[in-house]
Amino acid sequence: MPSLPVSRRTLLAGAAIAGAMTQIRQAAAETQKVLTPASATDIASLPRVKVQLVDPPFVHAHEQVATGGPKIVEFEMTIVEKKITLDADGATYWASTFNGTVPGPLMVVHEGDYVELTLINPDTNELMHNIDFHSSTGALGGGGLTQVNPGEKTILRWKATKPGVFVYHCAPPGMVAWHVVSGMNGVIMVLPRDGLKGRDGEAVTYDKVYYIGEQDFYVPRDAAGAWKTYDSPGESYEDTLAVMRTLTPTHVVFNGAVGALTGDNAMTAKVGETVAFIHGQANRDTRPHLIGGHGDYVWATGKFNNPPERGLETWFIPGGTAGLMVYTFEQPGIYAYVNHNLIEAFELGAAAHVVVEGAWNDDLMTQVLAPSPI
Ligand SMILES: [Cu+2]
Repeated sequence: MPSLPVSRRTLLAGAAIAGAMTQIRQAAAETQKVLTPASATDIASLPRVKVQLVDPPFVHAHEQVATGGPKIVEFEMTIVEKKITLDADGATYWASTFNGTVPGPLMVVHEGDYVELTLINPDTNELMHNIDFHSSTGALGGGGLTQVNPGEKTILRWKATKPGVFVYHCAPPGMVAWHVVSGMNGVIMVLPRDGLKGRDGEAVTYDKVYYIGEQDFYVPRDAAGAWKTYDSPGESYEDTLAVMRTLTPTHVVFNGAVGALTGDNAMTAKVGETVAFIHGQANRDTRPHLIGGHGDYVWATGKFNNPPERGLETWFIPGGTAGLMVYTFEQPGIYAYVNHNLIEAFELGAAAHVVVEGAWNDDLMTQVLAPSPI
């Protein structure tokens, strides 16, 4: 994609940017014309299911093994530009969000299903947005067909042909990085129709699932070192871009703020429960680690046609990728789920908690001697 020089003026004029994308829109439209008659499935005959999305870290109810054949799964997301608070220090940021949360909601479908997304950009917003699904095929992942100015909506349908967990993100021409690091990203999980399988073909199932969206933020400071604040996303653009170009985030957080998944908002589980952790990072590499536990089954790069790794301590997720880890808890306690670049975890914010209830297993761990004088 060509990189367009974007001045403040053009940034604020969504129509001008949309005009610059006419060629891509036309190319995408041509592609659609070619593909539509070749569709092997009669879309009108497929059952339709409307899914109500929920805020992360929670995931909407879904089947792990699909019953019946392919269907059209309808989702709706409203884009919300909003000022959010990132930490207890009071750093604020003009986030661009899918459905009002950072990250956007997690969607679940099965391989062979069609995703039909209604994307709404209310006229209360300032910017043009779109959506690029890494899991889809063609037209910049849908980005070329979904550019919506404030006051517009669009509907995109695509077939889920590749099983895995995949990032989706906003990708407006010339401003892709800014929108992605402003929170406009999420994950979709495309499950195999017969569910997850281990290396030997054994079924891998989970009792509950959490979605952790890791986000790097680049918040400008003033000359005195205090966090700068702005009245609109457009006003923050040039300063934010300058911090982004240092490649040094001021915050690396889970679910939109330092502490968003700790304390009262901690994830929960019971001993014996199997929990799936989906971890997305749309922009930057990360290395999740569950302190005191393991990754029993890990698809670090998140693609279910590849066998999972077993018993991992830490797994690497390249930027622009989602991963899935499945773990059965064996001990009670408070587990920290972190990005094991520990500076990012404990200095910049990328840490969550899992509170696990149940009976302690002395065989797995015993305090033989409590700390006491030598
Ligand atoms: Cu956007």
